[in-house]
Amino acid sequence: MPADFNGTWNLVSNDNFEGYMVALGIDFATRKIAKMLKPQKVIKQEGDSFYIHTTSTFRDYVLQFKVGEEFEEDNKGLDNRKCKTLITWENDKLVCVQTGEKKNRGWTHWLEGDDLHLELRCENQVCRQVFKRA
Ligand code: VLP
Repeated sequence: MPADFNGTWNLVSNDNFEGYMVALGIDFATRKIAKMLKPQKVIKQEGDSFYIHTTSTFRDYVLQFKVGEEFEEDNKGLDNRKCKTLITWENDKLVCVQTGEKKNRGWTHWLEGDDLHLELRCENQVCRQVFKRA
């Protein structure tokens, strides 16, 4: 049985989001707004099918995927760069590799106690986010 990420999750900490956004080439004005946000994630998981909706007062992003099936991701409203995206299980961690213009781009989700963790990577930057159940 894989880990169960289902639920509604609120951001409680966001370490080095600024560095991650700079690595993605997000402009100053957008970064200023984005770093004030407390996004919420709504995750719907059925086996290996995932729907992850990241919502905020500024922008929304929806990602739907099946673990192990590569797809084209458009990152619309984020940096708008297209990537070939593949998400796999590494034990109970959900590991995403986003192959494209930016080196070393991807993320990892895992559960720790009652918390949802997300590590976002781009080039040499790592952002660490923690979410608690709403
Ligand atoms: C862009 C970078 C902030 C900042 C500008 C807009 C959407 C794993 C995965 C599923 C992510 C989140 C990426 C956040 C990158 C912001 C708008 C913030 C709200 O999540 O859960 O897509 O990749």
